Amino acid sequence: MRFAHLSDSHLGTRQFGLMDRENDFYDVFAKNIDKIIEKDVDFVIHSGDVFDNNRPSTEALLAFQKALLRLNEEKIPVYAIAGNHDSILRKGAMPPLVLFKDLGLKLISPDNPAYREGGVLICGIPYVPSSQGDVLREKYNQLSRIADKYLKSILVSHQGIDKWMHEDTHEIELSEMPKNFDYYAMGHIHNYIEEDFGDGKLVYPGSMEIWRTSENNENYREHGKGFVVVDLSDKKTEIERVKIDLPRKFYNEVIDYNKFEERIPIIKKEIESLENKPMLDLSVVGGDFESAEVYEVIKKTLGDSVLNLRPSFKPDNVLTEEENINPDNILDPRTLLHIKVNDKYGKDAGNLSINLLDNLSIGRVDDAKIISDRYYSEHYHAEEENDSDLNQNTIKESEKIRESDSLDDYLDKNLDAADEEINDEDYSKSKQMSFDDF
Ligand SMILES: [Mn+2]
Repeated sequence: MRFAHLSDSHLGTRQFGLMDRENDFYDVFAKNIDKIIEKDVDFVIHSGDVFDNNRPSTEALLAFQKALLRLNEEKIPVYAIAGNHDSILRKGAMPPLVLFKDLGLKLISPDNPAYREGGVLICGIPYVPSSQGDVLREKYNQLSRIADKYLKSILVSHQGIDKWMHEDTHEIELSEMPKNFDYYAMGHIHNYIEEDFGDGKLVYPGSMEIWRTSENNENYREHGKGFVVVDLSDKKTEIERVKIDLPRKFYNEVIDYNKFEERIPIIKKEIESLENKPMLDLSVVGGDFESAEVYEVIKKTLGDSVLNLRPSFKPDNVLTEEENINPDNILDPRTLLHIKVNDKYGKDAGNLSINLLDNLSIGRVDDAKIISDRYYSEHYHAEEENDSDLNQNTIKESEKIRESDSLDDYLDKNLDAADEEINDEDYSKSKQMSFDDF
């Protein structure tokens, strides 16, 4: 019994607003499906975040439909759960995956948590936010008791486990995971993770494309992007990592300004030798230079050879302190922003604006979130305290319900009322997350 396990395809992602990048995600997904068919597996499991959004575009829906039809033709069943990106946390709301049930998709949901495939139990639960950790644990226990009755069992789940997440951003601890499954088909973390757990294997196949530039990391260089083929035939679960080449390269170059003139032609030559235009993050550091002038040179030399250029500059003479700002430099947009925001909203807001600009201009969205959240909590502390009162109440509510009800009952009774708090919770959690983590 062999199956393919994939996750986090994020169909519909339009990175940096680029249509080409949206198409990259569709192309990579199709290539994964081709390779899965080639591998001649018995079935496929997708562990969530099929779509980037819980209201996917027609293009994204079609990309998934196409894959399903191809797998149908080959008589390969497909199992899937909703992840945090493609579920809707509202009572009665259905994830977009429901649309594909008539095309044979075996959707693992609170209503249909378990399936049997050739004697193997395939069960799971769609994404549960950390505010409902108790519900998650109880559901895991229920599924674990069912698994006891099977010779081979697979748990499908889209959650962050503490071992691979930053501090408070996980929904479950590794020690709380049920131990009796032969395979843990995980989704959510975008790095590749393979771990011996209990008597089985726990795998996060990772995202299928570089969803955030921070995923162009050590883990990617070592394990690539792709899926795994799992063999349950023997006593020991066997894993084969299958890498699928991505359509374009991501570069993260840092150039010393003193070597700028010799480095630029070398980079130009390298990127022009590539089949597809790459994504280029280019930082110029050190030395005494005008950012605007250097930017013009970079744009003129490399602009046409890359799909996306994100330059950043740190000359030695960079202006950071308010007192260093020279009105002669007023044409520098960074300085201009600082002065204007300072004048209108005060020094703290001025520094915040520069901090956000510096991070956002090089795509550090996660860092920008941390900075703005920190600013918010420093300046609006009273409101934060009110929020945590609200969260306290929510926790009490959920503890009360846990005693008697199943997840389904809980969702039915509470999601309507809890919707806003859940969103708040999710939002406040995001401040400590790194995109490396999911
Ligand atoms: Mn994801």
